[in-house]
Amino acid sequence: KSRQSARVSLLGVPLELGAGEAGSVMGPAALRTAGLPALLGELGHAVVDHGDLPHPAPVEVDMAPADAAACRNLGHIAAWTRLIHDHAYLMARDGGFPIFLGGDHSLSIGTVSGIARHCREAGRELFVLWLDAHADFNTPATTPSGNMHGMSVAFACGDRSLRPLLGDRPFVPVRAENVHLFGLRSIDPTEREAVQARGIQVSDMRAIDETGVSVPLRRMLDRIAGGDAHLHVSLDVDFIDPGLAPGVGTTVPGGATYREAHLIMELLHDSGLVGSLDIVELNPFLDERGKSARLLTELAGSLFGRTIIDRPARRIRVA
Ligand code: 4U7
Ligand code: MN
Ligand code: MN
Ligand code: MN
Repeated sequence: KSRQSARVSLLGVPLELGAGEAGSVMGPAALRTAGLPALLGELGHAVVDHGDLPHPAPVEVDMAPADAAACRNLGHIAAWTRLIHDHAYLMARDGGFPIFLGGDHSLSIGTVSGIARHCREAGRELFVLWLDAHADFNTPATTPSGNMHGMSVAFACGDRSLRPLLGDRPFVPVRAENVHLFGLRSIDPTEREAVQARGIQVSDMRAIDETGVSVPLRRMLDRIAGGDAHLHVSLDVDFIDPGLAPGVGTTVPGGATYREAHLIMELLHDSGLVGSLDIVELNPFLDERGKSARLLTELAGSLFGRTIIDRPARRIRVA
């Protein structure tokens, strides 16, 4: 049982219109079926499940016509973004630990912007750990697919063309050097240029092969640990090797192993720095007998203090 006990707020985001393939609308239900809320409760946390967000009606988006034409389901994604942003902002302000159960990765356009807005008001520096095979750094001008789940990091870092998604909500960018893409192994040529030009931190699978996950992760955590910081973790199922987590539409071979994924969560727990979490891209329609949903639930358990033997916590985060 964890000695750091948190107030956890769960929010289901049954969204799939940002992805190229249908099925992630069932993600929140599968994570609940796999026992995620109950496990967090067993670990000693006070869990409040806010249920699933209702599907909003699409909105008009004031975007340049060529950009708008490049984005699939733009009006729907904008409506979801605003709804998710409002909830993420209020959940963070409320002081609990928000967990967003996805849903495709376009939902992070709303979660990260809502958390960023709260962090600015609270005078806290926001860092983002993006656990993903992909960079999600496309824009309407560069996207090869039109799928908006490939644009979330570009939005968070301030891409102008995507800004209208948020409507009249205040936009607070995340500093590019505070974003760490971790597990990267598939990047489009234009994304690669932009990621490098913006100074985003990257640990690609090559780097992880050479040093393991702990060296680059501890480096990031040590950098954050000094000040008043909030670390948001965005976990895309395709970060994990498809052999272990087949329930995702965008599998890429050579992902994180079972122990690498758990070690990341254990190190994050020990750091006491994580303040919010997205679990995204789970597609139960593509899963094998709940395997991916179960692994994600286990990983959430490790992030929330499940451990083989007790070890001293380094710091307790006070919300
Ligand atoms: B995910 C892609 F072209 N880059 O933009 C694109 F390879 O949230 C994939 O990480 C994006 O799963 C993957 O469509 C988005 C493609
Ligand atoms: Mn992603
Ligand atoms: Mn991905
Ligand atoms: Mn994906």
